[in-house]
Amino acid sequence: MKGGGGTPVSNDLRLVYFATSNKHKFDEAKDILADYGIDLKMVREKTEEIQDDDLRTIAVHALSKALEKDERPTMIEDAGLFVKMLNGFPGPYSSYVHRVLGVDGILRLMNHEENRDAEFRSVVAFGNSPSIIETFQGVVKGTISLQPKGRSGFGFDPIFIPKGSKKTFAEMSLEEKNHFSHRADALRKFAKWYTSL
Ligand code: ITT
Repeated sequence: MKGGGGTPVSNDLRLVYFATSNKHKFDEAKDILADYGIDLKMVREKTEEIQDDDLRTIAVHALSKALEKDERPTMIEDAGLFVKMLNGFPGPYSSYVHRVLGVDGILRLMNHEENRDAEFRSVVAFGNSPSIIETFQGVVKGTISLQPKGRSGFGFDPIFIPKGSKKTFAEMSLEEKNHFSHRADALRKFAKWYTSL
């Protein structure tokens, strides 16, 4: 079968491989894609992550590398937290910054700062062969809380309050987070495209 964007798609539309080392991401994605009849299988490996200012470039590179190993319907997702008063930091470096500075580090950088606007961005890259890859972008706007709250989720969830809620992502159930999140936004775009092929 041929996709609208030219991507050849397996006849078994139901099964997609998600190459990620992050079980939280996987659980969120599985829940969303189930609504579209897509079954997600986790390929638990650290993807090859290049340093770049652009999430899309990082996701496409990682997916090409995964597809060089196995030509099968595969998805990669790259995400980051972009804080307005920090000129978009940590952005594509979120994973490293979370490891080194943690949520407390971001809160320290924002000490006494009134403008707490931030957004999470996500890029989902999907393909069947390294030469043809489709990407889908998602975003959620919100604010950085004054202190960490909640125990669910991962990463910067305890300090991010999406627009339209009073709770941080870490105070939400997986389903509530999926109602708002950048990842859900990108994945729904992917799922609509994929199921229309
Ligand atoms: P992969 O194996 O899929 O790459 P990862 O956790 O390294 O898993 P990313 O490179 O996309 O994934 O992660 C960037 C970092 O941004 C991640 O480690 C978190 O600290 C943060 N982040 C991304 N999405 C998030 C979310 O939904 N909630 C909280 N933090 C998030």
